[in-house]
Amino acid sequence: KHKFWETQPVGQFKDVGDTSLPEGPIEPPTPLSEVKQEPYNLPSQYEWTTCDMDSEETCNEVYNLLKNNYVEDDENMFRFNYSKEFLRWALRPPGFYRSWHIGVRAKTSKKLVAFITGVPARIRVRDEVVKMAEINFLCVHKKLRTKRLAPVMIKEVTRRVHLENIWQAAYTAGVVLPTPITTCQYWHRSLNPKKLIDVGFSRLGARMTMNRTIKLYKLPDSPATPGFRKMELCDVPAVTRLLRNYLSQFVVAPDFDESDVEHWLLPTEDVVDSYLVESPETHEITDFCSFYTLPSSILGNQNYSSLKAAYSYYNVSTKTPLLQLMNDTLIVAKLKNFDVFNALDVMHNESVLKELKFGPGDGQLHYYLYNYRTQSALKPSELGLVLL
Ligand code: NHW
Ligand code: EN5
Repeated sequence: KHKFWETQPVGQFKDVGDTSLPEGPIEPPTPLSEVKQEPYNLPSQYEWTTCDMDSEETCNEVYNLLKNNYVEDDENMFRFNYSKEFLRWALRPPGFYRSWHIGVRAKTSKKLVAFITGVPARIRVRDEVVKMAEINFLCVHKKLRTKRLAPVMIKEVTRRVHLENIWQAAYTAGVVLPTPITTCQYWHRSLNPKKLIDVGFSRLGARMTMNRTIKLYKLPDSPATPGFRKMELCDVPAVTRLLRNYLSQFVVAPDFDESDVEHWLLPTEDVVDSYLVESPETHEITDFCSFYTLPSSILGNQNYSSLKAAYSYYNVSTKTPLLQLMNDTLIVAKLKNFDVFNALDVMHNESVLKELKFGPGDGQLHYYLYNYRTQSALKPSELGLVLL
């Protein structure tokens, strides 16, 4: 069934439930001198390229490849449309490697036809902090699909990760592969229900009118929590402490330091938004919430071409109840003109989604580790990791 994945150091379906297998690396690192020094072979019409995301021109090519060929929903109505600024942010965190931004070009036209990326991260699995690559943006042009190009791209990114002496990776996908560490459900909270219904993202409920639906999803004009404000640079140390402490309770979570928090969570216009609660009395930072901006192209609608979606990122509640914190998050997302707010049932999200009028979507997200076995599958609530 999985001719490629059967050959890789990942949990195999036949081993699911086998408790005799230990948790940890599946295979040991090999000496760096034994890592293949030359790139894998591509079909002869294609060549490897390292994509310099600092270059406006290369960034445009990547943006356009993804805009036209990246992930769609199961009915091909929407396609992710990551912005250029978002891609620059996602691909250049602290310690990133330019060699992990891998493209494939047609030799004659030089057209970019495929892409895959890695960025470095420290991910904790129970008590072990493991250096990993987060793999994302795997994309093969629609006209080159099912030619087994994806396995070559995956092997090439693996080789380049190994060259940096890193032997594990984390990734997510909407498809089932051998084998998920957990499977999460997407939930959606309508902010602009009329547009969502007009474009086919959601449907008018049974016995509901448009006016009743609009009223159902109405939100207050401004956040309710005293001391709720945008995160600033000076908050990085306090947010790092708050977040590290919060994430320590999950089985799998990133091990963020201050430079990671500055990169991943300090607000960047139209990319990532972060808010916190500063106690009006003690000036202590007690709560935190964040979301990233990922619009989708609307395929084949007369009236609209883009859906503005916010995706829940990291949230921490210690004083403000999570329900109130997330409600304030919805209010700011609405003020910023998002059409929908999306979230996964990771961390403590599940406990507030229904009350906040989120509904389950038709998509799931499977989480995977490469060359690292977990004793058993996790519950989504045991996962403290959100990938972009
Ligand atoms: S998930 C989003 C992936 N991208 C898309 O869905 C975009 C639209 N689709 C495409 O561009 C986020 C193509 O359909 C792709 C497959 C390129 C997906 N992950 O070339 P073939 C990520 O980016 C396997 C992994 O003929 P294709 C995460 C498939 O099971 N494997 O297919 C990426 C089969 O193998 P099998 C996937 O349709 C994580 C083989 O590819 C996959 O023309 C990558 C078929 O290849 C997916 N999403 O191209 C792994 N989709 O064994 C990183 C299909 O079943 C691992 N396949 O026969 C870690 C590496 C680093 C390690 C470091 C130590
Ligand atoms: C790597 N970082 O299927 C990610 N999205 O539910 C790659 N559905 O938007 C993997 N089909 O349910 C990504 N509306 C895997 C996800 C791929 C994209 C995807 C789903 C997630 C989605 C929408 C639209 C469905 C259109 C038809 C959906 C229902 C919303 C409704 C709102 C009101 C309350 C009930 C739910």
